[in-house]
Amino acid sequence: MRFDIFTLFPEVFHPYIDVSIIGRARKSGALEVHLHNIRDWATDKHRTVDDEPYGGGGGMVMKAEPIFAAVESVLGRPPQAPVILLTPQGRPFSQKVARELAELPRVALLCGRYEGIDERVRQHLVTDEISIGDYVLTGGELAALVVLDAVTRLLPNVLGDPDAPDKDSHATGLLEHPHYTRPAVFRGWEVPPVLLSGDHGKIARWRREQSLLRTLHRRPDLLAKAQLTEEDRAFLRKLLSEDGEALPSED
Ligand code: 9D3
Repeated sequence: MRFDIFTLFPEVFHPYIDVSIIGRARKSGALEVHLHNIRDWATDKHRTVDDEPYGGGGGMVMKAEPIFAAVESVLGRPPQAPVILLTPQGRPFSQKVARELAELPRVALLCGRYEGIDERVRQHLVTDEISIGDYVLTGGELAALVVLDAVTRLLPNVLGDPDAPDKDSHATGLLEHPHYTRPAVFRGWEVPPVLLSGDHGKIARWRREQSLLRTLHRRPDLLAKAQLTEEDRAFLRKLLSEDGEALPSED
């Protein structure tokens, strides 16, 4: 899969995309990331990429011309791939959106800065708009990295275990159970004995119950949508009857 990322700060991507799973995916050829500095398409002597808003009000707005020139010179006119704007006004990013994007051979990500972007970019160049959540960032770059990261790990041959993405908590609809590794006792804190028992049936049931408990406690909104077995429902009913109306505390 190929990503073309259009930004005023291409250098901020390198420390992340050169290492770990994304770095490995690029080396193996599963992923291509092409970074483009929008400023390279500004034509005036000061290489201007922003200007004051029509109608006043302060702040600066990203100009349309350099963005159209950048995207069309790389992707063609009209662009031969979806052009996704990272913006607080976009549709919420989720594991489902990540899975949709991972099916595509190529996408362009457009990172905004300043107060916003000339509306004609949105109307006539952008095909989709994504937000990564309800908090205020200083620009679209971190959001583009989030999207790139979540999509890359879903590409074929990127993770060691091809089934791993299906086991993700957001794929099963529940939060994950706790994890432990050696030593069995650290500062007097013991690993739950069931994990040392060697009884794989008991371990699987304990992990499932921990997932249910944790999801009920922290993300009851997820529990409402999760695929639950009759055994899961019986466990939850038991918890709720023991503790009355209160949510069970985990620790
Ligand atoms: C200071 C201007 N803000 C008015 C309340 C609007 C605004 C514009 C641009 C707020 C943030 C930004 C920069 N953010 C992004 O470009 C962005 C973003 C985000 O801030 N939160 C969640 N997802 C995203 S995707 C891109």
